[in-house]
Amino acid sequence: RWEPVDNDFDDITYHRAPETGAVRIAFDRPAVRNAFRPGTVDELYRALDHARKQTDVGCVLLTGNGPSAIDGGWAFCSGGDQSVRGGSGYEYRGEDEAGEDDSETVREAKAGRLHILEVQRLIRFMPKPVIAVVPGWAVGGGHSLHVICDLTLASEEHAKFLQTDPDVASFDAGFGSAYLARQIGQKKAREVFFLGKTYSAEEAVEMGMANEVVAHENLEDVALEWAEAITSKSPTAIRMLKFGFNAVDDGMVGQQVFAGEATRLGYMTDEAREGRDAFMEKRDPDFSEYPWHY
Ligand code: 1HA
Repeated sequence: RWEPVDNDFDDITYHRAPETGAVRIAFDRPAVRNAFRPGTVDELYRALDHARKQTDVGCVLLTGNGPSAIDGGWAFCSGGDQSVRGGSGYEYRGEDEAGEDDSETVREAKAGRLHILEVQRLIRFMPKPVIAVVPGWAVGGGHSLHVICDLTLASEEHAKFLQTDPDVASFDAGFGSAYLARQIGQKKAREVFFLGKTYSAEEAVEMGMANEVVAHENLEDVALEWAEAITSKSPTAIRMLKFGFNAVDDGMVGQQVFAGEATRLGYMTDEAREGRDAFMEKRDPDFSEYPWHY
C-alpha cells in the first residue's frame, strides 16, 4: 500500500500511496513512544517540506510507527526526548548535527533546540491538510502536534491524549494550548494542561479535539480514505478553506497567507494579464471590459 519516497532517514519514515495524492510521514522511535530529538525534528521538517512542494500531493498523514518491540506499546508521539533535554532546549547528543554549516556560531546556536515549533508552523501554513493519525499516546509536544493538524483520527483501542508539559516544567503556550482552547473551549483546555488527565479517543472526540474513533486495525485504511476524499476535491478550494479557517486566529500573518492565495487567483485572470501586458508594452492599461462585480 505504501512505497518509500525517501529512505534516508533514521527517526522517521516517509511513504507515498501509489496512484494517490497521499503521503504518510511517521515517527519511528517506538521504543521511546516516538519522542522527538533534534534530528527527528530536522527529518520531520524535511519530509513535510518535501510533501508541501509536491504539486500532486494533496494530503499528509502524520502518524507514529509501532508497536514498541519492548512492550508492545503504541504511540503517535510523546513529545520532546527528555533524555537529551539540556539547559536551553533539546540537544544533538550522539547525533550528526553538522548539516550544511558546521561553523562554531551555527553549532552554538544549535545547542538547545525548540524547532518543533518550526514544524508546527509548517503544518499550519502548508496549503494542504495534514491529518494526525493517532495510533497510541499523543503526549506533551506530541499532543500539541495533533492539535495543530487539520484533522485527528484516533485508534479506539490504543489512542490516549495527555498533556504532561507542566509535569516536566515545559509549556507550549502557543498553538498547543491557545489553539486547543479554540477547539475544546477555555475551561476544558485549562483542565487538559492544569490537571494532566489522560483522555481516551472517544473522550477526545466528545471534547472536539479529535474527529473520529476507529478500530485500530482500520486506522490507516480510514486515514487513506480521508486522504482520498480530500485529494479528489478542488485543490484551490481546499487551500482557500484551510487558510480561511486559519486566518481568523493568525492575525496579519493569517491575512498575508490568505491574501497571497487571493493574489495568485488574481494573477490568473485576463484582467491581471492586461495590467502586466500594458506595462511591458509601455501603454496605458485598458480595464474597461472588466466589470465591477457585486
Ligand atoms: O512542551 C514542549 C515544548 C514547548 C515549547 C517549545 C518546544 C517544546 C518541545 C517539546 C515539548 C515537550 O514535549 S515537553 C513534554 C515531554 N514529554 C513528556 O513529558 C512525556 C513523557 N512520557 C510519558 O509521560 C510516558 O512515557 C507516556 C505517557 C508517553 C507513556 O507511558 P507508558 O506507556 O507507561 O510508557 P513508559 O514506560 O513511560 O515509556 C516507555 C519508554 O519510553 C520508557 O523508556 P524505558 O524506561 O523503557 O527506557 C520512557 O522513558 C520512554 N519515553 C517515553 N516518553 C519519552 C521517553 N523518553 C524520552 N522522552 C520522552 N518524551
